[in-house]
Formats: sequence, C-alpha cells, structure tokens
Amino acid sequence: MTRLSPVPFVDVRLTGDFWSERLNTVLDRTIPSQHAKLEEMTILASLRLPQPPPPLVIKRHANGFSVQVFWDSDVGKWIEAASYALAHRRDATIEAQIEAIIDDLAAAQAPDGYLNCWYLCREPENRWTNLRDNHELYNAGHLLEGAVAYFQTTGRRRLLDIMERYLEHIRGQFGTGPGQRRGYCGHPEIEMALIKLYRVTGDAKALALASYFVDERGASPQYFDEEARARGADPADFTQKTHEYSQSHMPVRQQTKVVGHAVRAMYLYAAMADLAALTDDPSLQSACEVLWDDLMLTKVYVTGGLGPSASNEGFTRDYDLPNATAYAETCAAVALVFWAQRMLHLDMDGRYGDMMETALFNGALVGLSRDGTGYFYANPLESDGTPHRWHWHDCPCCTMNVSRLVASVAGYMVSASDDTLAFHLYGGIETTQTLGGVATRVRETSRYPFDGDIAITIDPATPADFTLLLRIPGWCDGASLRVNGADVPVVAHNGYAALTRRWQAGDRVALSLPMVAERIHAHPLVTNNAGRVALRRGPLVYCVEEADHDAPVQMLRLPPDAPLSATQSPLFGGIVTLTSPARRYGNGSIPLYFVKDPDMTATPLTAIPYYLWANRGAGSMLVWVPET
Ligand code: FUB
Ligand code: ZN
Repeated sequence: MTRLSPVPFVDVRLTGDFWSERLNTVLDRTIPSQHAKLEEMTILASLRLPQPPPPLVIKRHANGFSVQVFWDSDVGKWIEAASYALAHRRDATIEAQIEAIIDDLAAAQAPDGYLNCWYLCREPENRWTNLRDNHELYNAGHLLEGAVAYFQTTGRRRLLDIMERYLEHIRGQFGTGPGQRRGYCGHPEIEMALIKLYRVTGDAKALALASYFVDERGASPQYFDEEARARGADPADFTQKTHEYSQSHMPVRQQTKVVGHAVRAMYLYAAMADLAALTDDPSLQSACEVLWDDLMLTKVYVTGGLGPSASNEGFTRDYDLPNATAYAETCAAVALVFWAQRMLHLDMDGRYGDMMETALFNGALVGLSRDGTGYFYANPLESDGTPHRWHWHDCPCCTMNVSRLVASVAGYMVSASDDTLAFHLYGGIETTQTLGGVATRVRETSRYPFDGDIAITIDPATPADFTLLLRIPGWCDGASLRVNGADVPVVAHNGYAALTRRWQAGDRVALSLPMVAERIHAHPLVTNNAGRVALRRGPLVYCVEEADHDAPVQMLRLPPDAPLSATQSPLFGGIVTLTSPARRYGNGSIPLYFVKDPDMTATPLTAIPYYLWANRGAGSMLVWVPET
C-alpha cells in the first residue's frame, strides 16, 4: 500500500446535517462578519500602501510589542477560510472582497518582492531584524496559505503569483549560503504553508525551504540571541526568558518534551510530521512520535484543548491541567487537529485519528458560537459564568483559525492512495476518487457525531479492486460491519478495519459504532479532577451548564452508580443530551465549612456537548463533575 494522502477539501462534498449546518453558518455569517471586522479595525486599510504610518490601533505592551505586527496574517487566514467555504458555495460578494484585497497586496508588494505591510509602512529599514518577535515569516505563511486555498477553489493564480515572488525574495534571504541569514520564524507557520504549496504545485523549492526552516531551528549559535545583539538589544531582555517558548531551544530532532507556546509547538510539529512523511525521514518521525506521546500522556485536556497557562500561552509542568483557569487557546486545539492529521498520514494509526476527532469536535469547535459570530480565545473546562463569547479581539487569531478549520473540515474526512480509501471521520460526504484505476463515487451518510450508524455506498464505474479502511474509534466497543447485508468480522488493525475486495456499483457497507455514554476519570496527578468524572459519548465530551439547572452547576453531585442516558433533545436544532439522576446542595444557606453534609435534594442532571456551551447567555459550566 502506498502512503495515503488527504483528499483535498475541494474534492469532498459535505452532505450531512452536522457539518452542513456549521459550514452554512460560516459562509453566511462568520466570513461576512469577519470581513466587516477586518474593515472596522482598519486591518484592511493597513494593506493600502503607500501611506504615512497611522497611529497604532493596538497599543504596544510594556516590552514595545504590538500584536498589530501580525495583521497581515489575519487577512491571510480570512482569505483561506473564505476560500474553503467558497468551495462549497461560490459567492460573488466574498470573491469580490478577496479580489479587492489582492489588488491592495499587489500594489503594496515592493519591487524586490518583499511583502509585509507593517514593515513596508512603519519601519522599512528594519526588515528581517527581529524574527523572534515580529512574525514576519509567520505573516508570509498565512498569506501563502490563503493564496493556496484561493487557487485550489477558484483556479485564480494572481495571489499565488504575488506570494511566489515574495517566496523568491525570502529564499534569497534565508539559508546556509554566503550572505544569507540562518534564521527562522519565532512563530512557526510558514513551514506548513510551504508544504501546502508543494502539495498543490509540486514546487520542490518550497519543500526545501520548509525543510531548511525546520532543520535550522534551535541550531547553535542561537539565532534569536545573535539577532538581538545585532540590533543592539540584550538577549536577556527577552520577555519569555527561554527559547523553549518558540521551540528553538535545541534542534528539533533532539526535542523530547512539549514545551512553550502551544500554537507555535503544534504548528512546528505539524510541519515536522508533514516533512517526515514527504521526505521519508525516520529521525524526524521518531521526534514527532516522542513529542506526541509526551503531549498525550501528560499535557492534553480531555477536550483536546492544550496549553494551560496564559503567561506563555502554553505549557507548564506535566499534569498541570487546571479547569477554571485553563487557557487552552482555540488556536492550539485547531493546531492539534493539524498535527494529528499529519501524524495520521505519517503512520495510519487510529490513535492519531482519535485525537484529531477529539480536538476537532471539542477543544476547537467550542471556539465558535452557534450563531457564527461569537468566539472564545481561552477555553476553560469550568466557569462561574463570567467568561462570555466576544465578537472580536485585539488579537483575533482564534476567530479565523476556527473558521478556517470548520470551512475546511471536508479535507479531514478521508485519505486516498491508488488502491485505498480511508475514512477517518464520518458525518455525511460524497467524493469521487480513482481507486484500483477506476473512477469511483463514494457516499457516506450518518448522523455522526450523535449517532454511530454509518452507511457507505460504493459506485465504481466498472468493477474495481481496492481497499476501504474504516476508522474504528478508540472510544468504541463492539463495532459491527456488514457488506451488502452480510456480516463481516471487524478486525481493526491500528484502529482501522480493512475491506479489500472487488467492488461493484451499488455495493453497500454498513458500519455500526455503538455510542455509549460513559464516565472518564483523570490521572491522579491531575489533582483538581480527583473525585470527578467527565462525561463522553462517542467523539463528544459533555459539560453541565447552568441553563439546564436552576443553580450554579458547582452545586451538583453525580452519584457514582447513577445511570447515564443518552436522550434526543430539540436543543440547538437537535442534539443528544446526557441525563442522569443526581443530587444537588439545597438552596438554603450552606456554611463555608461543615462537618455534617448539608441536606441535598434529588435533581436530574443534564449534560450538553461541550462545544455548545455559552450559547444561552451567561451561566456556570463544568466538564469535570464531582461524584458522590
Ligand atoms: O502570535 C500569533 C498568535 O497570536 C498566536 O498563535 C496566538 O497564541 C496569539 O498569541
Ligand atoms: Zn488564537
């Protein structure tokens, strides 16, 4: 079997209710409202060069840094998200908005190809002098991802041409040759973008530049320190104090612990996994595997959120997974989806699919409100009701990260090679792939993630020999499989069941993945979860929210032996809630401390999927529910 590649989003049509609803919301509400915000915040105006530097909109921190340096990236991410959405439904207004931005970028680009609107406008003499902090290559990466996605959807090359000129410039600047800078970006991102460009155009120079940035990271002497000295700064003044922050404290192949800023880490590891697969690099693969295990064994929330601390937007010590103060940035969970997907293509192992699914349906999806215009930056697993969704943020990274993920989810569903089609996620898709040399239409229908009954129809143009791989999620016990009505034993190898046969038009596969509501316990060293359980059914992690209980949910107790039931509910247009007989501290006054438990009353507990919390007004929320 040759290595599988993800089937691109443009080749997969979403047909199921769950993702169609999210996608339509993103198309109809999120993309237009994000464009309006980019306009209102003057982010789009900042592209219209030349212009005298206007006053800063986002003030500098005490250390002199303004997040405004990465406004270009917000534009790139918006184009990318919009392009994914447009693949499902073309929209002349959105396309005209993208074209107008491309006009501005074309006019802004310097004669030598350089294109960074902050530097071109405000400090043209300082290009490439502060890679550690100022996101110059990160901005280029996001614009490139936008250009690639727009090209994939529309076939229009103008933005890609602009970015390829810029890449020529970047290639001249960076590398190990004479007169080149041996630098790389403080915020990994461009590496993934270059690999996307390579996948779409086959440009080997793009792959080589991505490899250079990854291989050079963490080399001695430390580039960011040298660069600081060169601009007359003291490296010791670096606010974050350690280059673990940007995973450049040592060469990537020597890294064994997941450290630093969570989004930076995930973007880097995603690029490493991509490169390991594309260049058949076992040393990079094994670095990825060691880092993966470290994250999975000690540092990831049950929701797929990650990075508990606000101070470095990232990781702290093992098992430090506080609930109420969890930072768990939306971008980090989105980026974990990216990494998991790339690990899957390095090694088709269902554990990567399991985590991709967990982070997608929980830690990432929670970042976008039901109406498509509200966001979370931090994603706590417990709330007293004070965090609210917001409509914009001074640092709007999460807004377009979640919209680009939702709009591109079709690209995470299946992978293919010449003789294999692998399903990683279910939820209703159609795609036509050449399998066993024959054009084959494949349709999958299901009510996933709320129901595990999955029907797949295979229609090759003529009978064809190939393998269908079906992910059997790690949460599932007792999966069953039928082909054309006949039972087939489920033998999952690395989390995938394989069906190899000569397929005929109209062949039907029925996969049943029983979804049982269950309690999850945490490692004892996650001390704040002692005596508590999280509730999960299928891929969804649940939470209890005040809207379904007449009191702060912290007053609830779930008896260890209370049965959990899954109930179809009309909430949010039709979801499955989990219910259980539970108990609650009474409304009467409760002393601050007590020896004898105050009276408790019986009460039904209702849990909703975590990704849906904070869509019914302010109120308390808990993922880890105390048992007793
Ligand atoms: O630095 C760019 C983005 O802004 C990061 O990925 C986020 O964590 C936020 O700091
Ligand atoms: Zn973010």
